[in-house]
Amino acid sequence: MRIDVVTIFPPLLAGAFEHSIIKRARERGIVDIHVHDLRDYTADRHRTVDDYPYGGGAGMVMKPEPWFRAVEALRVAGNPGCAILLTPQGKRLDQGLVQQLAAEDRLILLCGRYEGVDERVREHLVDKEVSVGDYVLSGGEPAAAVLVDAVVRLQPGALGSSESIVEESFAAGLLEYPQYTRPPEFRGWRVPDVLLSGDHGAIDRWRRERQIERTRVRRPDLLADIDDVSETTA
Ligand code: 6GU
Repeated sequence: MRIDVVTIFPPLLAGAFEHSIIKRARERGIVDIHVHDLRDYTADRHRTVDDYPYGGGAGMVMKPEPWFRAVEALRVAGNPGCAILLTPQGKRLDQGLVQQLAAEDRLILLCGRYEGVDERVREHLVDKEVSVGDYVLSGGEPAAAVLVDAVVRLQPGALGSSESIVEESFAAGLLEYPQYTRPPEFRGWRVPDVLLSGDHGAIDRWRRERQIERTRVRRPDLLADIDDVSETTA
């Protein structure tokens, strides 16, 4: 998979893709990630990317021309990829949408600034608009880092088998069970006895119960999406 990210702040994203699982996936050739400066696609001496809003009002609006030049330069004939504008007005990212995007072989991510992007970019350039949640970020850069991380970890070969378990649990609609490591007692707080019992059947049942209980308490909305919870307890 190839991912291009277009931003007016490349340094905000520089370190985001150089560690851990994303770094390893890049080294293995599983994903090819490029960050581009939107100002490189301007045509004026001042490298202008924004302008005053028609109709007046506060704040600036990002001009359409640099976005069109950038995306048209990055799109290759025959394999245009999916161009996504990161904006709080977009479809909220969840694991289902992540799975859908992970199946594309090219993504072009456009990081908008919060104040706004000329409407013609939405209407005539991008394929999708995506948000990472109902809160305000100053720009799409942190959202792009979130999207890339979630998509890269789903690429075949990106994860070791132990790393993939968390996705399986979330994809099944449940939160993770509590985890412990040594020591067995820390400041008087003991690890649950069942985990030290060696009884793997009992451990599996305890973990499944904790997953369901935790999901019920913290995220009842997730349980409502599961057709039959008893199926997951079986
Ligand atoms: Cl994608 N952009 C901005 N500016 N704010 C956000 C967001 C995106 N997703 C949630 N809040």
